[in-house]
Amino acid sequence: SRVVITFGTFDVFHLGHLRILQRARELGTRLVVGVSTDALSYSKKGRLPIYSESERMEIISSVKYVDDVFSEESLDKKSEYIRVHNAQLLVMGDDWYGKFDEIKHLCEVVYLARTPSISTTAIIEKMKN
Ligand code: C2G
Repeated sequence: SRVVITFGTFDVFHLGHLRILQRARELGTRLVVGVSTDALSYSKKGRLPIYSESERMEIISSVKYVDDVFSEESLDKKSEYIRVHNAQLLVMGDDWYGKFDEIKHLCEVVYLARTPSISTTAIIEKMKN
């Protein structure tokens, strides 16, 4: 069995999120997802997510490609999360290209192309107009 791990805020869930979870799952036999806490999301995005941590956890755990979810509290705890979940492959969208290469001593790292022209920020902006 091959455990794949990925991380994200996954706020206002959209096809870009779904496509990376689907592709990540296809690279292994099991997919575990670290869903960023509200605090971590705030520090990454400069704003609180629209959906709370528990709502985002519930949505991600309902996605058929996802086998398990946990709270991602810090960007610097990846080694711990990878060890705890016995992950052999870390998958991230290529907006993170090269950012997690220091993890390569622990597990493989693959960056997948982002789904074009969709983002939570754009969705929120569209709703405002
Ligand atoms: N994504 C994608 N295509 C999009 C939008 C997002 O493939 N159009 C991917 C991102 O590349 C990321 C995942 O979906 O791999 C989750 O996106 P975010 O919720 O924005 O995640 P991010 O804030 O980048 O958090 O420890 C890593 C961070 O927690 C990642």
